[in-house]
Amino acid sequence: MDSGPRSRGRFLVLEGIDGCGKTTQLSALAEWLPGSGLMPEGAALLLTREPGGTPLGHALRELLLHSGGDQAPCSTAELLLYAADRAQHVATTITPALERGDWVLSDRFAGSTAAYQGYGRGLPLDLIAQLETIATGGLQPDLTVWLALPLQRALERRSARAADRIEAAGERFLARVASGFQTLAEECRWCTIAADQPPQAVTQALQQALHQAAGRWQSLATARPAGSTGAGR
Ligand code: Z5A
Repeated sequence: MDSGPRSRGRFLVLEGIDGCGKTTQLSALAEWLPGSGLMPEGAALLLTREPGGTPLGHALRELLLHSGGDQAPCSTAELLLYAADRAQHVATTITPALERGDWVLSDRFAGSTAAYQGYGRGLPLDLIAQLETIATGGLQPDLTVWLALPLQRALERRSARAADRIEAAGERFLARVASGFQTLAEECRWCTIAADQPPQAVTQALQQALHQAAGRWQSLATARPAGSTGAGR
């Protein structure tokens, strides 16, 4: 069990290209985590996502993923809409939950903006980092897991369904996003899990990663005075 300060919960994020299995793994973790012994007694688990983790975000998600023609946002507008979604998400959902001592598990967070709008669209990474600070107020995940899947496998997995606006941006765009995720995972020292294996094996790897992270948080908590946090991405 996490013996860290009960005053703050843990913020966990899954990242990766479309089709890497985040949704599948989120629901597996949602079943497993509450009974895993890792969460403090009384803490709830909040499942959320970006874009669309709040009522405002839901409206922004529609604009971001489903507006076409002359309603489609240009790259800069797209970046700002993702930042607006994140600002609302952090302020009204994630931070209040963490302050209650609950755990938050999010399908995507700021890493996706660096990967899609930075590496994918080619917008400046330093500008994206500044916007991230504004939108998040400095909040960083306690653990980010990158589900690493070769692009071809991701394309095969989603070939059966209609593409949304971002997916329709083309294979070269997605290849830049995929290699951007790899760069980010290395630079930010995200936990990397191979997603090109059966779903149950990915779930087991995630469970192991969470046990290891909880061990690190526990060591930090015992080394620090009560009231401080042991965040690390
Ligand atoms: N976006 C952005 O550009 N900038 C930002 O800052 C943020 C987001 C936050 C959100 O889309 C879009 O917004 C996204 C990035 C952009 N780009 N697009 N499009 P979304 O939320 O609608 O969807 P997604 O994030 O792209 O995820 P997805 O397509 O739903 O895929 P997934 O959740 O990662 O995978 P899945 O649904 O669990 O699995 C996909 C299929 O593979 C499904 O049939 C599964 O049964 C199958 N699957 C899953 N795992 C396995 C394994 N292990 N083996 C075999 N098959 C599997």
